[in-house]
Amino acid sequence: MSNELDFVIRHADVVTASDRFSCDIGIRDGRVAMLGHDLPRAPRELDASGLLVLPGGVDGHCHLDQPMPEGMRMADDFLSGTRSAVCGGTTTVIPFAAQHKGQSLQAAVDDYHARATGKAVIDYGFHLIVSDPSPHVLADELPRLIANGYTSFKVYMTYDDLKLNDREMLDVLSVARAHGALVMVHAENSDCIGWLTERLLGDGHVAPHFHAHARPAVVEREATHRAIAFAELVDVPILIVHVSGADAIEQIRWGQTRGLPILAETCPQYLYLTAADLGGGEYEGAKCVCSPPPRDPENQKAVWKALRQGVFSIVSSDHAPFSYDDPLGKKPGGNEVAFNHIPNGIPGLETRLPLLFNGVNEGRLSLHQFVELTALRPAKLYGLYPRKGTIAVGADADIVVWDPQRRVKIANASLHHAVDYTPYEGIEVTGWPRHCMSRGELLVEDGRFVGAEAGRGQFIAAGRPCLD
Ligand code: DUC
Ligand code: ZN
Ligand code: ZN
Repeated sequence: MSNELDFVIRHADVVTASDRFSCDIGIRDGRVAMLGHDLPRAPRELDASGLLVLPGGVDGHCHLDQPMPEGMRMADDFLSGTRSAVCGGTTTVIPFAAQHKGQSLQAAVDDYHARATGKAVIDYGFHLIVSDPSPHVLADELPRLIANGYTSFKVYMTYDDLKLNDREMLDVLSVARAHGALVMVHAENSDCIGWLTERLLGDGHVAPHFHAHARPAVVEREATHRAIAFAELVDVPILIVHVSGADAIEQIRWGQTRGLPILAETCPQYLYLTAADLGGGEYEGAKCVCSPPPRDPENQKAVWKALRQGVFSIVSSDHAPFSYDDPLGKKPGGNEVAFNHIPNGIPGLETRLPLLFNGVNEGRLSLHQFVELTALRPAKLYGLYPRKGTIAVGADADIVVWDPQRRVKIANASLHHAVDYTPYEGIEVTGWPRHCMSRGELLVEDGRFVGAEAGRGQFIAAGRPCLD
């Protein structure tokens, strides 16, 4: 193997979760080979003077081409989704291989690999969604899959086709404990949602904004508390996903203060959207229907504060791409339907990092926290570190060169996903990725996607979660 470098990034102001230093970055065979001054010349070079050089983002929670019930389809597959991700500074995604009730987990994983192969332009891992923890799944499939690089799985406390009852949750948690996996929990109380939904519909309240009335904070709070109690009982770490506001945060803080290994994730929608974005009756509010729903400005403040204070380990997009004007999306069958039939989820892969980076510019969190929440911790928790999540000799050259001063008014027309809207239309942010590299290959140059071979992205088998 030659010692020549393939690529050098000159005058880099490198920021990781813990350090900041100036150097040149030498890249060989897709990995960082040298950090130093006056590195030898390489066939390709980039001058990063005046810019910030950060590890590529790791989006630890997104949905791409996930098989859906009849009549629904996600707008992004692995090609459009990963293209959009890299344009927003994300170089690794971790979507979900979802088991349907009655299906083997292995079959779900095989099907999902077929969807990703030949399409992804950046690297990816898989979480599992366990919806049917049969004795065979618990005793055979899950342990085997964990050993083979699927070390995190999501469980749902709501949605009829996905939810686990309390006993099933305990079973899954106990397999995670025995085999060293991490369970991600969607914490909302299913019966409360069902009961409220029935009453709202009975009173003729069908508009999108009633989605938030059917899923108030108490519903999330109760389930969050219950999940924490289960983690205590089984003595295993859990990660509560997409935390929306103060009530759930209070429960998480309570668990953490008791010394329990309770981790938490939030998403840009809880920092930038409120229930007002669900509208006052108009159907366009469907564009912001996600679960849990966005809350109010006080809750937004609570989420920012908890981010700053370290309550959250990660910020993910929860990209769940359903187009608005689409009979397989937000208008099922081409109709404006009652709130409980609107597909849950909003797009956000490409805007996740700029929206959070804007918080750095506004003084809401530090640059190191930004890197920690969006790259280092997701890489560690989901077993991809030290290949991903930092800039260090030996790590993959997944590198984003940020222009910290660039002002951008977010517009769907400029994004690269296949969704026909963004919930963040018109929001102005400061800071945007200028160049983005995956394993040493520049995929975004001067803010433009310069093309990549579909399928160049590699599946990365995950190691065990690292909670340090
Ligand atoms: N939960 C998710 O994690 N994503 C989309 C919808 C949902 O309820
Ligand atoms: Zn969820
Ligand atoms: Zn999700």
